[in-house]
Amino acid sequence: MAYSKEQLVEMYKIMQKARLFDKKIATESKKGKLVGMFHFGTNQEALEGGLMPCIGPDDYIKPYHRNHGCLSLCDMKLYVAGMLERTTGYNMGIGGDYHQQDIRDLHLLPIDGLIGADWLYDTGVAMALKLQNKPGVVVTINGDGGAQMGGLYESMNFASLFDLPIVYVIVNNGVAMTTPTEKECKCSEISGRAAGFNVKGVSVWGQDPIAIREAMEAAMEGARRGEPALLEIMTYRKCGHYFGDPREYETPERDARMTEKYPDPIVRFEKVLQEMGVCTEEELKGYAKEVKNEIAEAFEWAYQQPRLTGNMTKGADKIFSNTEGGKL
Ligand SMILES: Cc1ncc(C[n+]2csc(CCOP(=O)(O)OP(=O)(O)O)c2C)c(N)n1
Ligand SMILES: [Mg+2]
Repeated sequence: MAYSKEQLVEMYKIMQKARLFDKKIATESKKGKLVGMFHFGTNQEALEGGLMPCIGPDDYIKPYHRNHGCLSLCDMKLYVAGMLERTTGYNMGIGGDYHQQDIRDLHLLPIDGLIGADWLYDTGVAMALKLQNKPGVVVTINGDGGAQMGGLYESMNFASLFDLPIVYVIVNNGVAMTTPTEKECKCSEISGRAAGFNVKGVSVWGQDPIAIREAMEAAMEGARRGEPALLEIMTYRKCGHYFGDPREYETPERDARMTEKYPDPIVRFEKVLQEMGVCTEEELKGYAKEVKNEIAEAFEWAYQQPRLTGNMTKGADKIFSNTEGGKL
């Protein structure tokens, strides 16, 4: 499918948002203004550039721990405030970086710290949509490590049996924490396993947002008809597991080989957009600057917001709510 300039620019900005947000976290951490563990998605940004425009207002998304590009869905100021433990941010600042959620308004589902557990929860959300006769597809993302957890296979079996509107996304980035993918699983492409559940499984090269978007649109279309799908994004994590990880487990030879196979998606997309005659170099610089400023403003605003205090996290009513999202 041919995308308009507006659509392509949106994809580019989402990719830049993912990259520049991670960079901002690195800068602020070095200044000692941020504490905590942060996971970056360096070199994986095409996945958000391709996926996020496919998420409509009725759909639900569960990102994973390396997905700042999913911020395109959020109010960035509220996200940063939530991340910086400010009471005016999402989840009153309790969620930290990757436990932010807004199920009711943004349809942003929570990320579980237990890798791979949320395949099951999100299948439950898809079941709820079906039972309530509501429109919308659930998109649930995890890594190749998360794809070795049994819950994915129970989930696919269940989703297939009950024709659920769900797309399982696997970010196969060549490593799970410190373990190279080839030492965690014998399949070079995990998507082949989907056939065992009569689920459509597709692997797509993860450096091209256009190819990802096309594959995702097809998966979403099927899921809306009750045909669950599995979409595997093949890429390479060009950073440590967490910010500050020295990556001693990665050999220079493997790194060079993987970098050649999975080149920088932003540099590549900039070249493609210029060759297609969609954008000039100056325009692209302008979009990146726009995104950078938006991030800087969000941090400036969030730093001024009131801090969470120890007492404010106490009480189950801060974590749980009634079915209307109100007080218990
Ligand atoms: C059940 C469980 N085991 C281990 C961990 C620790 N852990 C956090 S992230 C991670 C690696 C996940 O790898 P992958 O799913 O490939 O995602 P990636 O970090 O590579 O993007 C691990 C092992 C955890 N959070 N939960
Ligand atoms: Mg991985």
